[in-house]
Amino acid sequence: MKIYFAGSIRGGREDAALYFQIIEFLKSYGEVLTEHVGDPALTNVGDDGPTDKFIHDRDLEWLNASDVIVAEVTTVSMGVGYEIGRALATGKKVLCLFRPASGNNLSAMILGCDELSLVYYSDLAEAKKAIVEFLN
Ligand code: 6IA
Repeated sequence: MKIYFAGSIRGGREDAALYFQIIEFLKSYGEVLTEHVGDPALTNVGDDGPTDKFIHDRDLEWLNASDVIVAEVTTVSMGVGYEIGRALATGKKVLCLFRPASGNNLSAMILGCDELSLVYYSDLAEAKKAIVEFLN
């Protein structure tokens, strides 16, 4: 199984350590195409990597090649929202994980969407449980 994990990069890296842990867990279920999202060295400001067009086109290829999408949506990210929309448009299964304790507001475009699975969680153990239920 190919898994696309989506998490904030330029939206803010506050949850990068959590992304890393979720990705490590996902790796026991399949190939995670977007391991870099959990890379602690990836900041929200660097511009010494590939061009934005390269990133966009490569990520969309991975998105299209993936079987399922797991998105951590607590930190608001334009890119993650875009990826969720593109994935749903091609009929992919999408799990969104959100931590209400963050105090962040979740967009109506996620809250009001019937086509995705949205799970509220508070810690890694609950995130893992949601992932297992989603993948089964
Ligand atoms: O709008 P955001 O940057 O928060 O969007 C994050 C989402 O878009 C992630 O789920 C990624 O799949 C994708 N994405 C955005 N930027 C990148 C990136 N490099 N590399 C890979 N995927 C990305 C950004 C370069 C960095 C030096 C800022």
